[in-house]
Amino acid sequence: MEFIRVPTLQPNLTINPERLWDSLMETAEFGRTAKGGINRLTLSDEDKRVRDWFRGACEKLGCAVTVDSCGNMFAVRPGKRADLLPVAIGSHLDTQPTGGKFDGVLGVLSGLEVLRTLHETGYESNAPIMVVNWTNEEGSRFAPAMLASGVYAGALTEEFAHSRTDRNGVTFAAELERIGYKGTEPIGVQKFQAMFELHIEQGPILEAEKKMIGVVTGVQGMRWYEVTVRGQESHTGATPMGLRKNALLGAARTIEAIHQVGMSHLPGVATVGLIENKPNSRNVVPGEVFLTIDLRHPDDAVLDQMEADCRAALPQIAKELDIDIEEKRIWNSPAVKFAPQLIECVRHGAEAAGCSYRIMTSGAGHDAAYIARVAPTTMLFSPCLGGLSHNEGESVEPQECGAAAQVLLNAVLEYDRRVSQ
Ligand code: HGY
Ligand code: MN
Ligand code: MN
Repeated sequence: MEFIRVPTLQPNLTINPERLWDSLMETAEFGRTAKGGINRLTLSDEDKRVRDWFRGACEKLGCAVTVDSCGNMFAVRPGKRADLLPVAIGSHLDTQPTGGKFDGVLGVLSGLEVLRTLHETGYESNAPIMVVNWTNEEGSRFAPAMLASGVYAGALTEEFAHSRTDRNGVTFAAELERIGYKGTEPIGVQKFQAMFELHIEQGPILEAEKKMIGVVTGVQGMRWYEVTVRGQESHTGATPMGLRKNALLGAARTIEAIHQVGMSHLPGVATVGLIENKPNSRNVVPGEVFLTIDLRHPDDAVLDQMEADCRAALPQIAKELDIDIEEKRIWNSPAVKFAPQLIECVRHGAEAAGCSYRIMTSGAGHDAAYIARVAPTTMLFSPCLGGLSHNEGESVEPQECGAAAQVLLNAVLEYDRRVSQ
């Protein structure tokens, strides 16, 4: 596999794309699925394996690794000036149940590649450099998403996070304990002066425009809701159509209504992604359905309108079918703007690496959206094949990974230079 080496600001500070790629493929084994994706749910045994691997790789570089009370991992490489707070590089190692090899993990392992490059060249940064693995970015097992970075940013409480349960009733706190990652360090103790997050775009724009890097200026607003549709279980053979209280029919109309809310507020998006039908028996009219709603839009005021439209539609469906529909919002992450001085460093880093780039906002949620509340933060994107993500077919070229990690190194060192003058 031929790698293009991208030029850098400092002749000897070039990341090693082969090493990065090898680490991506090595850690992809932790939860590998038959289709070549990764199933590494937060705080699962597979998550423990990748956490242990990450801790070992950082400690091998002489970094101090700490774990806080929500399982967030912080690896720190000292700089020349201990009086400066670290410059952080963060993302996540957990995945969706049918996730890909790059979502989140490219950001953490590119941070590790930065540490490895500094270590092998003996380059001394001014500020310490920190790499962070944020727990439960995905929110697939324990809702909401970005849970532990949300606690770190003060948007959610530690108690709320610890009490979250998966669909089997297992708590976040119990799983932290079970895999040995319920750190004794209170969350928030580890401070940093800025955070960069490298992530795959998870959308089609960079590939379509043949750009190597996304210089990200912010994240769209996101809201999650939980809906319970209640009807009445009854016999599918003996219950006339006009006398049914069919919860699954109510759910079906809800799904269509939510889709229409998205279609009428483009470029907003609206999705029902999780559904549980009870009793889920062929010859029982369903009595209860649990489903989730995910609404997103770059403009919070439009998101308000989308929420209002959903809340107008559900009672109408309930009335028509003589059923009950209960809805509650469980998460609200407002639209975020990133720090201009960090965005400028990413742009500078891309130019220094000779990478084409475009300015963009993020459709997907990321830990950076919360961290931007407590420290100057920004992101950079690499393209992904067909814009596909949250899919086992997620694919990124080795050269794209290498180029993005090089831009990350350039941006972090550029920031380190600017703040230390
Ligand atoms: O939901 C999201 O946007 C992220 O992938 N957790
Ligand atoms: Mn992600
Ligand atoms: Mn994701």
